Amino acid sequence: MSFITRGFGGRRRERDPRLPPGQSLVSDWPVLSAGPTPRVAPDAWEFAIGTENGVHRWDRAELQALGMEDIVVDIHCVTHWTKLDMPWRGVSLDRIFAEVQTDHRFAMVHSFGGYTTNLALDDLLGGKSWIAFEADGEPLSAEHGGPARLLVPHLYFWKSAKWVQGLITMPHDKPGFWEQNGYHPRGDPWREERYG
Ligand SMILES: Nc1nc2c(c(=O)[nH]1)N[C@H]1C(S)=C(S)[C@@H](COP(=O)(O)O)O[C@H]1N2
Ligand SMILES: [Mo]
Repeated sequence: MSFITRGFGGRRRERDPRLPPGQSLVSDWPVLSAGPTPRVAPDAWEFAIGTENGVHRWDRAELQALGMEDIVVDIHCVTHWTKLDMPWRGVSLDRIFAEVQTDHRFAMVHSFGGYTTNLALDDLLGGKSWIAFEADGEPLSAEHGGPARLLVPHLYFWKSAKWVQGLITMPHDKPGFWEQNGYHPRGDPWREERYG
């Protein structure tokens, strides 16, 4: 009679359709860092993009002057937690790449402290990624990547490099830190691209 008792028993909560397969909701914001937290002075922070045509640098004021946007997105960590409706503030990579010339289709993102992660430019451009300076209405804390981190919410959160320093474009894809250690080269949570 389970077809009857199931209906009258404890009301089963509907799975939120924004939750990718294998993920569970959290309301707090866990800290996950592969090493110690680098201390980066916000006023000394700069962002650089290196391409086959040279290096382009922005200090914080120059980068923010490209246009700060407020966005609300869901983030998905490969360790199975998802946080919905997170408010962030940052500069879209589209605005930054508008000042850069490259024929390359991939990039290696570099962080203070030595962390790296690889992304296709198709996953960075088209309104898909930001250099974020604030989350939850506050400047990013050092633990969460302050003064600035990459935010790529449509991919697993290891792609959202904390303490971001810049990126180097590449003609071909190449694995970054976690990708060399078994994680998937792309990391789409809707396809459960956890491991390579
Ligand atoms: N520089 C740097 N960025 C990083 C990491 C890291 O160890 N170093 N960890 C990644 C991983 S695996 C995750 S899940 C998220 C965690 O971000 P949070 O600590 O703000 O939740 O940052 C990503 N970005
Ligand atoms: Mo992670």
